[in-house]
Amino acid sequence: MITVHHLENSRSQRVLWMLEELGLDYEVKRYQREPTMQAPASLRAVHPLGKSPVITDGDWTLAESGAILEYLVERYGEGRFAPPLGTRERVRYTYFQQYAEGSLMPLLFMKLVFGRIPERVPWPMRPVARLISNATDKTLLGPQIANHFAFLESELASRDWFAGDTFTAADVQMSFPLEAAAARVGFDDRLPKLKDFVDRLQARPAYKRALEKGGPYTLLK
Ligand SMILES: N[C@@H](CCC(=O)N[C@@H](CS)C(=O)NCC(=O)O)C(=O)O
Repeated sequence: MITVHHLENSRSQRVLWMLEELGLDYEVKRYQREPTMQAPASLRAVHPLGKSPVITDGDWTLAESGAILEYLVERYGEGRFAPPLGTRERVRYTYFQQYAEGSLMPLLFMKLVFGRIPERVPWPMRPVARLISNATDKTLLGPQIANHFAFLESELASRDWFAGDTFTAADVQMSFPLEAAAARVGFDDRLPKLKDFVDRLQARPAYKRALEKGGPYTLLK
């Protein structure tokens, strides 16, 4: 039996969704965030990094959402949710599996952290903290995130999903940064394909079933 160690409002929602797409049985062990938004210490008993998602499958314990999705698809997919090796779709599949956490999430995470600094420092420092936070957003994060959005919009201009015209686990992996981006930055009228991507994935029956299994899913702004 597969167990998903699921932290509320987190990347592990993707793993529940993938398991629902695959039609597998699994159990969910839920964890609440601490007031600091960190995962509780009990997750460290499952994996030394104490992050979510983590799954156990028999004697395997596996962390890192991209690795988990690839493991599940390879072991249980029976040819579904990953393009065949040697195709252009497969190269794009690998690219977006890596890109989601390697390139896009760090920018969105920095935006979250810098945006919260002013409210977390002692009040006499807040005006200075706000200046630093706003300047970082304006000169560094904002333009880079806009560049990534334009790139992703152009990628979806000629095909339905990130790897090709078929839905794959790369779309599951891309869902979290794009849902986070929709919550933290929003997609304006110049990004209709990204908005449509998020709408289409949220309409999938397996996505909805995963929400029922995982509990409330409110991405941090
Ligand atoms: N790149 C890792 C990131 C894991 C990660 O940072 N997970 C967050 C949840 S979205 C977490 O556990 N946060 C709580 C903490 O850092 O204590 C992955 O994709 O699995």
